[in-house]
Amino acid sequence: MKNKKTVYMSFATDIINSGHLNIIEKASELGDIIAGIQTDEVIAQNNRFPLVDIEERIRIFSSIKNISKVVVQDTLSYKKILNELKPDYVVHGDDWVNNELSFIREEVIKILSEYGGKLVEFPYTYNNTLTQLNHKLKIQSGLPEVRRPKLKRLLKSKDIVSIIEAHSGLSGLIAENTVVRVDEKLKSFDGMWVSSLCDSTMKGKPDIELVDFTSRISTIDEIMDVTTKPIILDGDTGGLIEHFVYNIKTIERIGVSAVIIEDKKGLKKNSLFGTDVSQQQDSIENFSAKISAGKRVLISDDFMLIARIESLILEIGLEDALKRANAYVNAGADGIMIHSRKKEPDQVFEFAKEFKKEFPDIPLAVVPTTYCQVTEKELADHGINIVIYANHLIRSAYPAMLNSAKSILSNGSAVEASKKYCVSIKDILGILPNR
Ligand code: SPV
Ligand code: MG
Repeated sequence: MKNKKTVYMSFATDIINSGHLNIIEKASELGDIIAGIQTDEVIAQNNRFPLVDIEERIRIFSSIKNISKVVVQDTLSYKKILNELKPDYVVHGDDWVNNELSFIREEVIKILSEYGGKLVEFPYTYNNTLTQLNHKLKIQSGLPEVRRPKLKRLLKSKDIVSIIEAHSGLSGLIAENTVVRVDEKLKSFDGMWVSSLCDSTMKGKPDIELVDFTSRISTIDEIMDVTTKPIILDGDTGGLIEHFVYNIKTIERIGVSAVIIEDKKGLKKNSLFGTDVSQQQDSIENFSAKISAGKRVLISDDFMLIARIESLILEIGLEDALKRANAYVNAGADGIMIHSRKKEPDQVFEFAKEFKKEFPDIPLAVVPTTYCQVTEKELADHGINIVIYANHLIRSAYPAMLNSAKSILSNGSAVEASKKYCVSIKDILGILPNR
């Protein structure tokens, strides 16, 4: 006879292990199981990334014996779905009693109590096999073929993709692991920007394409070794076309998701100098030829070549920027980055409005360094798809290091610096991943 009670279980995973199956089996004794499949966007909030897309996950869960129905859960909060389905039970592993999801648990208990539902928690099984499996999955998630497509998938599933710069393994760990709670959501960065400015600054060198490609690759490798999120490389001007067609293949092969090249030529200087220094923009023809040449040698569909337009930086104007955007997209660019060093985002918004009229589906990236007061919501509302916080980890690390150095010198002792500017040795040891 059919059991009339219903049980809701929410899933953020695509690799079903024996721990899940045990819980599903036990839950099926309570009633018919409705599985809520979390969307990519919800899973990304909790700093994870499914290996297969949501359609595939729906198929996988639909085919499990004890699951009678599958629905999509598109918020981290269960509020909407519980009020809609009113299940008799919610079943979850007891791991969320103390982890970052404990506030979601509290909310579930409250909603269930409003209509007489019940939360049932089964012990979360940690054993060697599962720990090893999780470890393997983590490593797999950072492999080139798995990491590379993540950016395109995020662009499909999120209003705006949020990227923070990383210039070392350590800053990569911060980009990878930092999660904060904002209201009913968890927030983490979607990926990393390997900035030419920060990579050069880290080495004590100016941002003039002096740090060579081999060295840039070595920074990426260091970051990749300890992270799994997608990487966007700041490819400077891309260099000579004859070199670019080799370098872009290397970047694609190692699992970078996108390279952004800027339409400057000659001795490139940092864009935030603007017209204070002499910088030359490339011709539309040359730069379009570089884009087309780069696209021709790529072999995967998931790698993106994004063209960066410097017309606003060089004060040549919106019309030129739009003309270039048109040419670069026609030359094969998978996305456009529009850069500005104005204190307000107005000209970037103007560009976005016009650009999106013509190319609604081409991703648009921005770097709000000088107009940093702008919010992600405002950017998304103006059709911008990628926001890059291009230099904030190195800019915040520098004053902390300088203060420590000054304090040790001034006091002839490290005790003040230790207390005021340093994390404990225990904490610094704790952030490093277990191998
Ligand atoms: C970088 O981060 O190196 C960039 C962005 O290219 S900007 O510094 O604003 O030019
Ligand atoms: Mg740069």
